[in-house]
Amino acid sequence: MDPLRFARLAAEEQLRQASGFFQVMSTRRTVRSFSPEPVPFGLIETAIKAATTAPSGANQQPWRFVVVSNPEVKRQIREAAEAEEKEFYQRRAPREWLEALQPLGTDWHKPFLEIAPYLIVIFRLDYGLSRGAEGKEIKTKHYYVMESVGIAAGILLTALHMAGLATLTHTPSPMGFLSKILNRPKNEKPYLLIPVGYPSADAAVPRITKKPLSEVLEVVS
Ligand code: IYR
Repeated sequence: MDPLRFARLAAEEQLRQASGFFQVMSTRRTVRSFSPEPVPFGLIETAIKAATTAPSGANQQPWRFVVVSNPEVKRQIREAAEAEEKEFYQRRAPREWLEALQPLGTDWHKPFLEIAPYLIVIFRLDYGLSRGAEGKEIKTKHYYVMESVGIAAGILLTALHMAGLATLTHTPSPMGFLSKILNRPKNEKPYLLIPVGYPSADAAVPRITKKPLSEVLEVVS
């Protein structure tokens, strides 16, 4: 065990930091229209480093971040995602789901998968996989994978926003094609596909509101 390094802030500083952070986060929007303008790779790398500070079950860090900028690979991802999404919008989605999506104005076209300079694909590792003596496969059980990867994804979106970048949390369904195109080992399952970049000059977002605190916060004192 090590002694904890913990920076205790003065009360006013705590309040200042807390509300400053809220102010910055309340400007984050999901963006679906990207500019092809390049983004320095260092920003992506640093945001992923921040994501890897997330707590995880037994500190097993059951995640892998695959960053794609190769135009041909992006094209393959777009093509495969659009094929799934076309099925979804034209056949699989129940009417109720399509109605819930109406305010977002989404459809099966996913040009942003080629236009955004980077696609970050998060994979979750449901179990660890390594090689023992004579190449024998060793599987390690992982705990709380969904919770762990969800927290890391949240930190990643926050870090990218703080770096002045726009993101989309995209979940083409199903996402099995990402394992194939990106040649991932069998213990890695696609979790989230995040296009990252600058918004296009004409990017528009749906007029949505967040629930008031009174609806989402219960205090038991
Ligand atoms: N995966 C589809 C549909 C979709 C579903 C939900 I729930 C959203 O919040 C947004 C879209 C798509 O990406 O278009």
